[in-house]
Amino acid sequence: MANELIDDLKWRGVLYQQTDEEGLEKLLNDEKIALYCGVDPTADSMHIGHIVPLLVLRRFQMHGHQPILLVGGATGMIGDPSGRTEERQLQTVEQIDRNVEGIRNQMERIFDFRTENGARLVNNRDWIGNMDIIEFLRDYGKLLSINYMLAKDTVASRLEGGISFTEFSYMLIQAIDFNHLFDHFGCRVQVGGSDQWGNITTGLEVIRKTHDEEAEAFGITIPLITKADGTKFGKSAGGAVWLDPEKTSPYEFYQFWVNTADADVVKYLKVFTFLDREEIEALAKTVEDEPHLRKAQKALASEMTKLIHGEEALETAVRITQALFSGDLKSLTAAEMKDAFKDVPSSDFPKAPVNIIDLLVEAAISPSKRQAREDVTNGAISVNGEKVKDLEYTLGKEDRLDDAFTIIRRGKKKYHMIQFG
Ligand code: 383
Repeated sequence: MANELIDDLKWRGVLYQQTDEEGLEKLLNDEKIALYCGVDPTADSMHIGHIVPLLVLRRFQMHGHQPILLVGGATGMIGDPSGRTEERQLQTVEQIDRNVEGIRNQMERIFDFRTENGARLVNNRDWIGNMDIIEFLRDYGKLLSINYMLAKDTVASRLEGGISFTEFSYMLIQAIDFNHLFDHFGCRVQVGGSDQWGNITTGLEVIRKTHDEEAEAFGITIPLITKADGTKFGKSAGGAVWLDPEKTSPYEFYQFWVNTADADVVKYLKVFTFLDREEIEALAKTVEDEPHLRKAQKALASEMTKLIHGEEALETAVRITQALFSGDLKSLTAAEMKDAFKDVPSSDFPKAPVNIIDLLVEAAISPSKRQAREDVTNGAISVNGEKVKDLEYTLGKEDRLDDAFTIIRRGKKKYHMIQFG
């Protein structure tokens, strides 16, 4: 038995574990199904670690299946112990509500909701939120033995250090979700990262126990995304790479992908983009033949930025990148400059106005007064993208962009941001 979609997922390297490979291939050959993945509202935005299973759901949708996107308004109140070594801090209900909204909005941008097999958004608080404790213990608690639950990795690994009853119960709540979606929306498959294996299989156990033999559901997990150099995937200088443009600007987002190592870029094209096999193979060839052009990285960065932030944001990100490369800052707006220079060294200058030479030395842009003079005379220094060759030039408040900062460039690439008091 084989199935085109499953073959594509395998080729992309996004299948890790499957509960029943043969059975799922048969199901997908016979029927269009509904399938789901859940995200807990632990923050008001998702980060790029969240999108791999969501993209897998989209690949299913492109083959005619229906994605169900679950936001864990209820599970977020409890805290998933999976993959963690310590108890989570409970969040307030207000915080969780805000986070649910943020995540919902982001999911709405990634999926198509209008077609016949349009995505469906659900919140598990709708069916768990008002469940009373007697119902929970009688209808569901009886289905699993403590022994079964203790054997799950996520619990077993915490027995020595301790785990609260709250987090211990988490798997049962996620299992109730799968069972609920199975009954109400015909959901047959749950997708998650490899950390979700225990929760997913617990759901299958609950479905088995509450239905007859014909009821068949499946679980698949996705491998952890790794980097060839062994460092953790998904981190930039400023921490996680968020989908929220307020947290990670589209320019930073673009930069994150454009900086992918040659050793990783083909793998990421497969995992993260909707480019087809032929296109990815052609890009793989460019990595071999002309790596300095970084065509594969640029394709990856533009696909990702377009997907998450849209065409216009991509154009801006590319424009900022080009302006920095050519040194022509005049084409940028003040806001774009601020974005572009977020990570460059910066210094505060309370005592403006200040002579250019003094500033270059005090801000450690040029190593000495002599060198600073030489830099200015040689035309190596520019202020906000304009060359300054006058040794007597005085910088002050009028040099501030957006009334806030001044960009000094030394040589081709060394940028520095000055904030005058
Ligand atoms: C809640 C209720 C369900 C089904 C799933 C959930 C959420 C799940 C969880 N997932 C992680 C999260 O939300 O905690 N218990 O941060 C992450 N996922 C996905 C993927 C991943 C997992 O959202 O591996 C990375 O992104 O599964 O850690 O009925």
